Amino acid sequence: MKRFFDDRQLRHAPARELHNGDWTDHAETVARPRSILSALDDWQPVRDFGREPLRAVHDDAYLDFLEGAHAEWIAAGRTGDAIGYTFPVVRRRALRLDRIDAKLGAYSYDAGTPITAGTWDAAYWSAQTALSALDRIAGGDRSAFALCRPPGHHAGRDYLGGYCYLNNAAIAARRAQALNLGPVAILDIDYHHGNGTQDIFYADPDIFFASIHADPRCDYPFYWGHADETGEGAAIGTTLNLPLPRGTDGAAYRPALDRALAAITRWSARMLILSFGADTFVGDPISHFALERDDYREIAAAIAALDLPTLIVMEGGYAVGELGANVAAFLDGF
Ligand code: SP5
Ligand code: ZN
Repeated sequence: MKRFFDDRQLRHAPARELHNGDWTDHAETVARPRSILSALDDWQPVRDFGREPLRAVHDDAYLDFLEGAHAEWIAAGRTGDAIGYTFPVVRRRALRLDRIDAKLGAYSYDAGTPITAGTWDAAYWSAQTALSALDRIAGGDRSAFALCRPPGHHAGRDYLGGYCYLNNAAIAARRAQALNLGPVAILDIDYHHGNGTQDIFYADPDIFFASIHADPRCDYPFYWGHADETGEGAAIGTTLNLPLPRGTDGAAYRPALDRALAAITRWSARMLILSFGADTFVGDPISHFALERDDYREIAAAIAALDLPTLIVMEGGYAVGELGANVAAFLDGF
């Protein structure tokens, strides 16, 4: 399986995040991609597909904000990372976004996702990495791995959050549709619910979204990922949420995986996009599942047994010392 990465994805280096009422070192560090890069070899170069495929998912105003936010922050006399602190939950009329602080709050849903000097470059090339891997599948390969970083599944049409800025999996899904590779199913197996991806496709009957994740009653992102969220309008039934309790191990994970795979088969998908987070690992410092390295082999093999063209997009995974080996085990199992 060909693997894709671009060094410009390393330009994003967030310093701190707000967590449990205090500032802590940011978990989404450059050590993550470095760990994966050193566990695998033969990385393929990334092509530039431009801004158009991003616009198929994200609002223009949001993309403009993301590209210019850090420069605006500096122009306002600030130093370090840009982060919002006023969130407009009351939206009775259109928001006027005059000041950088207004924009940051309006386009963010958490305070764990700073914009650094290199964030736009890194997020842009992370999305291009997904598109480059997809291009390989369009060319006939059965699977490809996109080492996307920063990750994407928490980002929505016009908001960032959860360490995510551009929704790499959603961008690839729209492009796959445009290339007639669909119907596309997205399976999200990051520890956290893929709320951004769900939101983007919630009313879209043409993309099936299934997610296996920590129950939002006990973990981030708290508001989304409940089992009764199934899509809306013509798309009812095209979202499947399978929340699991803290402590879930490989044996307890498997029935949920089998349900998701059966649903994808029933839906007659012709292409699979897999949002793969290795933060389900027992040793993950910010998560609470208990998967072992061998579980990744088995999960990957079960997904491969769908026998669909599959784009694997990297999402989370914070046990930096073992991340590379876990990803390598997953790709090996696939
Ligand atoms: C892509 C992805 O896995 N995003 C996860 C975002 C979770 N953010 C909230 C979790 C807060 C944990 N903060 C830990 C700070 C470590 N210093
Ligand atoms: Zn995650």
